Amino acid sequence: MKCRKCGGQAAIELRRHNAAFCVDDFVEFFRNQVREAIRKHRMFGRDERVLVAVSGGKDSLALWDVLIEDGYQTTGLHLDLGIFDYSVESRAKCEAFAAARGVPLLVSSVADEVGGPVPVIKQVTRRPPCSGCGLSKRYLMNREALQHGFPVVATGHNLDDEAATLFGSVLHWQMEALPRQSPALPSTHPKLVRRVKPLYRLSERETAAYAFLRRIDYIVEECPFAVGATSIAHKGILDRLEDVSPGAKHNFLFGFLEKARPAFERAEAVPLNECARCGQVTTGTLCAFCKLADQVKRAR
Ligand code: Q46
Ligand code: ZN
Repeated sequence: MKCRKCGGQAAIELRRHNAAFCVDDFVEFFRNQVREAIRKHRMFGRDERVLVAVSGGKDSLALWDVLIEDGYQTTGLHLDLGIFDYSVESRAKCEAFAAARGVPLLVSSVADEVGGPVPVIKQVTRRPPCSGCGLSKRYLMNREALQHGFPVVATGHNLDDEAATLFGSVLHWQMEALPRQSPALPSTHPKLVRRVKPLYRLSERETAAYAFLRRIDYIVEECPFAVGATSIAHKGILDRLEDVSPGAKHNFLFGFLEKARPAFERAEAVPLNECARCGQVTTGTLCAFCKLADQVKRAR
C-alpha cells in the first residue's frame, strides 16, 4: 500500500477516507483534522489560554501533544478520581507527559473536593459510578478553569465517543441532551466556560495510531468501571456497523451535526441561577455537585 500524499510506504490505512498514509503524512493528516475542527467551530485563538483536560489516556494526551506542537498556550488539568491503581497510574502518566514537555499541569482530587473518591461516591449514592464521576468531572473542569482564568476547556472526546453518546441520546430521545451534543459549547453564563472537543473528527483508532507514532506514554487500561457501562455497549454496536459499512459513524454524527441538530435547539432558554453554597451555575437553588458532596459527607 502506498501513501496518498507522497507515494511512499504506507503505515496506516484509513478505510473511511479511502486512503493510506506514511508515518509523517499521517501525523500531518491528524493535525490538519484538529486544525480544521478548531477553525470551523472557532474553538479558540492563539491569544487564548486553553485548559486541556487530561485523563492520562491516548485521546487527551494526543490532543495536548497536537496543541503544544502547534504553539497554543496550554495548561493540563488532571482530575484524580481516586479509582484504585487506575487513578494512580493515570495521574503519573499526565505528570510525566507534562514534565517531559515543560508544560504546566493542574491536579485536583475528587476525594478532596467531594469528600470521597469515585468508589465511595458509588456506594453512597447507590447509582452507577459514572453518574457521580461524570458530574464531578464537569463541575471541577469548569470551576478550575474559572478560578485560573481560562476562557475555554478542551477535552479529548473523539468521533467514536461522540457517535456513541449521540446513539445513546437518540435511543432514549433525550431532548435536553441532543442540542448539547456539539463539538463546541458556547458560554451561556459568565460563570460557565466554553467547552470544545478538537478531536471530534478523528476516530479512536486514529488517535491510538497518533499516540503510538508520537511515542506518547499513555495508560492503556480502561477505567475498571467502564466495563458494563452502556456507552461501551453502544460503541460495540457502532463498531459492528462500521465494519460492514465504513464511514457509518462519521455519517451518523456529522449528519446529525449538520442537518438535524438545529431542529432540537430549545426555543426557550432555561433560567440559570448561582448555587447558594458554591456560587457555580445551576438551574435550582443548590447545584448537583453540592448536593452530592452533602450526601457523601453525611454518609462518612
Ligand atoms: S472514569 Fe468515571 Fe469514566 Fe470510570 S467511573 Fe465512569 S465516568 S468509566 S470516562
Ligand atoms: Zn454548588
